[in-house]
Amino acid sequence: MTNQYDDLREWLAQVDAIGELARPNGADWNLEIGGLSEIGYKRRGPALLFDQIKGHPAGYRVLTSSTNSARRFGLTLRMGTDHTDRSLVAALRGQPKRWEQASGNFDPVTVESGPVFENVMEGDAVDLLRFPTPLWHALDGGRYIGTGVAVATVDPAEGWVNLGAYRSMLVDRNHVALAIIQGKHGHMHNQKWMEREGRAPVAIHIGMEPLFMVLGGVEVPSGISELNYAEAIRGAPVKVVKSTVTGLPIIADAEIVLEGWIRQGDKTGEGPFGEWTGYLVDQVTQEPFLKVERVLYRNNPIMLGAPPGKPPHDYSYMRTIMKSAMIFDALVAAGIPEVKGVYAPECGGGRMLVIVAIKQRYAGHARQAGFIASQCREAAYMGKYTVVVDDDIDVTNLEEVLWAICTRTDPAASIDFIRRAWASKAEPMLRPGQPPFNSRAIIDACRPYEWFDDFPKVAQADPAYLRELEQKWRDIFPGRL
Ligand SMILES: Cc1cc2nc3c(=O)[nH]c(=O)nc-3n(C[C@H](O)[C@H](O)[C@H](O)COP(=O)(O)O)c2cc1C
Ligand SMILES: [Mn+2]
Repeated sequence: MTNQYDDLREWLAQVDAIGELARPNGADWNLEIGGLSEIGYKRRGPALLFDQIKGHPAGYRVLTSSTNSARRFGLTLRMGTDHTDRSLVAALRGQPKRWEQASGNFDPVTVESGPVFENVMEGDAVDLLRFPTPLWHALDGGRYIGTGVAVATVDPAEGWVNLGAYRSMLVDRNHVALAIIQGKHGHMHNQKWMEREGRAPVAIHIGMEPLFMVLGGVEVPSGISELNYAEAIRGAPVKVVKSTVTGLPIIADAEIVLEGWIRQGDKTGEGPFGEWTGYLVDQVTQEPFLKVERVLYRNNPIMLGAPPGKPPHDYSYMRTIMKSAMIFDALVAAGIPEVKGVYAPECGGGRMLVIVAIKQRYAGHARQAGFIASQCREAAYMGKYTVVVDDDIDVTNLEEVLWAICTRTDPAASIDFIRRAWASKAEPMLRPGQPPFNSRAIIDACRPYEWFDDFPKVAQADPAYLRELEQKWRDIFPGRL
């Protein structure tokens, strides 16, 4: 089943129809929305649509937990709502490459107006405090209006539009600080604008179908607009309105959009913020801010929140599934044969732990898979541990993976290191002021190739025999083993 819908509200209706939407009323923006969301992440709960938020008109809503189930994420990617974690990773194999290629076949369709223009605040009338921006974590340095956002920027020379998920902190009623890490597309676009004009145009979409948060939040290649990439996934064009404030395309059925320019030299204190590694790593730093010149919003707008934190957090599931599929594809593209599974679990934020299962075919196969899985483009940034296991191990089952490490490695012989690899200030083990390197461990937890056949046999009954017993004794063991 593929799922057709065009905006966040239709997405919500479909999530409701599969029984995965809850509507808490009356929560406080001050820590309560963040805390309830955290409970939901840990319990793998439903999507949460908060309404009647304290001090705000009914109808001004905040959505969290949008993509953290196989069914909701499958719906988001138009891949159906019947998936399990494993089947979603399997179904995603090869898809990122196909979407990338198909994104050349589409262009957004420019329209005159859209639902996001139902309400407009301009100039002195701009008041961001109207929206129920949560204080997500107690130690955050501010209220983050932008977490699951799609920040539109444009390359002034080449004209391609980027959407990136970059955290955005409320400064006051009409200013927002924007923390974009160097090297990200939005950062490069803004640098080019500064060199040309001393200012850079930005449109922050806060609330739109979660696909834009997903694509804004994973590494879509340079030069490809996430708008086109989204169209390749949707199989239909995205409607945009050309902004009279910035010239940028505005997604016509977005919920809330903040528009303005970042001016050269304008900086303000930003952070700290509870991040995806599970820590508040950074201190207050000076970051660029945006003077918001115009706010567009729908009637009864819905903010899409995606706060990170100690995993599992709001978008750790989405990142795990996307990264697992992308690294799998990268290993195959690098010519590694017999890759049977790849998983980048949520405890490592989808980056710091990568598990690869192979069917060993030759001496050296396991280390080759491990080193490439550690350093391919899809995994190189902020990686740490790469584990290679035989294909009898379920890569999504951490107990089994650790069992393989405990029983099929000799630490002094089975672990290799890479030093001075690509990290960032997000690395919790980096001392302030140190250059952003970290080291990597590649753990070869495969049975040694040269004595594979003689390796101690696993003490476990034949699975077919167990299934037979389960049938016969089903009164004792109801449900599945
Ligand atoms: C909810 C969410 C928040 C994120 N926050 C930031 C951030 O504050 N700064 C940043 O540089 N990257 C952040 N990221 C990661 C980037 O979105 C990601 O690296 C993405 O590839 C950037 O887009 P780009 O490749 O078009 O630059 C975040 C991702 C998600 C999903
Ligand atoms: Mn990009």
